[in-house]
Amino acid sequence: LFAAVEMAPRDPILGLNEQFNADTNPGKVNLGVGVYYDENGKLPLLKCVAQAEAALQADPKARGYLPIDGIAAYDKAVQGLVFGADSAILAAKRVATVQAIGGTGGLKIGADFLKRLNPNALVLISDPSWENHRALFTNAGFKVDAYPYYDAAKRGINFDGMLTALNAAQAGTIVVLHACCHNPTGYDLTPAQWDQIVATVKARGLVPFLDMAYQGFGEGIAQDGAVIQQFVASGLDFFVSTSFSKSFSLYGERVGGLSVVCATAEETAKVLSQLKIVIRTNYSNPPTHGAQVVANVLSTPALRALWEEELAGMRLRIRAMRVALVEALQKAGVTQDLSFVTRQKGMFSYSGLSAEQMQRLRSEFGVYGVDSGRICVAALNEKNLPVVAAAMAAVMK
Ligand code: PLP
Ligand code: TYF
Repeated sequence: LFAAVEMAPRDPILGLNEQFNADTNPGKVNLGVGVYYDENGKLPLLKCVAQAEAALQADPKARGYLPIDGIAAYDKAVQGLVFGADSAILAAKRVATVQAIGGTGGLKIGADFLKRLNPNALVLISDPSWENHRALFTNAGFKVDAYPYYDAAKRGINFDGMLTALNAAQAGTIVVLHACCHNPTGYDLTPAQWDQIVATVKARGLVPFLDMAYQGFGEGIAQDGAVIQQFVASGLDFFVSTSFSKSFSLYGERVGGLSVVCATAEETAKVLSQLKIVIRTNYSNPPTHGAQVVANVLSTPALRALWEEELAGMRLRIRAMRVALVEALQKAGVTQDLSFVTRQKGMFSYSGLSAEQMQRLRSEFGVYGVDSGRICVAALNEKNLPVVAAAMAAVMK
């Protein structure tokens, strides 16, 4: 039966973890996978999460099946975060939101629904994008292409190229956009540039799919979600996937969501019924624990305030590490302009290093980043920074 099965390639990022774990270099540093580590290099358990879990444990409940679209209070909390609690389109019941198995699950539910709706649509992702975007939409049955995004020479965004590609796209083309903290480059569009993208998407009849996996890691919860308001104001129908993996440090619980903005309450009810079919035929209904924790944190004022404080702490620590990395590289003799590092937003920095330089970082210094040149700034700390800066400076000379 399996004789003809070929070995699948490893995920380029998760595969790096295996290589890192097997490395015997005691000074090794993992800047590969997009995970936030605290100043001691530890994966944090947020206090708000621990408190919510303690409250749940103090009054343990049996675990029945959840509704297909998940915990109602959770879906409501997701909507509040993404669209703003006093959003007019929420009041008008124009948003269908379902609990999903991480941000990946939200993308997959949306992709499967879109495949039923518009099977011949082309999907456009950014060049480059999160590796899984291409694979996920391809496996959902779509042809996937890319629109220009990163401009290496400019150390920024090829905005004209992006706009030209979207203007040339056929009506119905699905456009996957990073709402904030672009993975892997760290370069985000300005609000004025977003205005132009929204206008183009609208004029060309494209289908926007916003992936928001890092809300709160750029400038703040509302600021990072501002692009959602711009799409709402346009009157367009659109998709938003949400992930709490990073913002709650709940990677393993798989907590996310999908929201679909529709034209009317009637359409929303129909769309929701179709999303539920996608979920039912894949895994019946979602798991309880992570979403219950997030729902309780977001809807309990004291826990919510604590979460916002802890999220701000992560955001500010990453920013401080960006500044410290630039200083350390300059001290180590790097003379090129490094201002791009502090212009980038979120967990990642496209360092501009070549695949060859990234491989040298691994083999000679035990510093693991992705061959694209992406490093996870959220994994830097006071202790590993000198090691990383010395290694980077050495391969940059
Ligand atoms: N989208 C982007 C851009 C990501 O970087 C990630 C990271 O993991 C995801 C989606 C998936 O999130 P999750 O781990 O919640 O599935
Ligand atoms: O880009 C990253 O590092 C994170 C984590 O298949 C990740 O988004 C990477 C690859 C993958 C799933 C998650």
